[in-house]
Amino acid sequence: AVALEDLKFTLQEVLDTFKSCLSEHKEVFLEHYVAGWRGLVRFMNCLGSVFSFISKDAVNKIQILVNHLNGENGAHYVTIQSMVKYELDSQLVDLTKRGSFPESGCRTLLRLHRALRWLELFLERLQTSTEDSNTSVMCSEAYNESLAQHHAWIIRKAAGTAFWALPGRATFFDVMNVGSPEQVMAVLGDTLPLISEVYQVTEDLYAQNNILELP
Ligand code: 1Q0
Repeated sequence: AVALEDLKFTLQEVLDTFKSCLSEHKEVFLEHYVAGWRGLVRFMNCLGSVFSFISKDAVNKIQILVNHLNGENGAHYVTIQSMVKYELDSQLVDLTKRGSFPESGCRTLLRLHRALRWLELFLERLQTSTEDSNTSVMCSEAYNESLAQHHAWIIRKAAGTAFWALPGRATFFDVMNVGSPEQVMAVLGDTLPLISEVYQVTEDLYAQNNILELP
């Protein structure tokens, strides 16, 4: 019961953090963005250990961003907008090939940003799914349309294998622990527009600064 309560809290937290991500001027608060990812990783960890190679990478990237936030230049990392400006102005980003700044905030966040597109596509599919829809298929379709394009063959292979271990739709909904399928749909309906907006604001910012392909 305790675990389920934690999880319930987590999903609510995910929702809340994505809600609190955007300032009134459409800036994205890094602290809340990272908290949203923490919640997603906790959810993923409940789905089984086949996903641990994925969550390890996500946790690693979250930690890099947290270190920037807590570092001596943390004030520049309050929003994604200020982070991009600071790192570009100070030449702290490898723009064409990997070199001195393998842990720049810009390149690290870009990886999570691409994964957020996967999440958006996956949740869209979940929202329009029916009882006999296959979560593995929905997950790999969403992946192929987004993240896969940025992954080497070996990672696509590993991800593809892990997707087959996804629980079915009913179990998936149970693990979300928000109630009936109708209530899950309502939560998805609340969450998706927020995730989409955070994604789009970040995408536009990266496009304007020409940093969508950071190595
Ligand atoms: C539920 C199943 C999860 C499926 C997640 C799909 C993503 C697959 C990614 C597989 C690759 C991970 C291994 C490492 C890859 C890195 O090479 C790559 C690039 O980084 P770099 O430093 O080498 O250039 N890293 C990434 O692309 C980042 C991947 C982060 C993935 C984080 C996924 C978090 C998932 C959360 C599950 C949410 C469940 C949805 C339900 C939510 C309900 C509100």
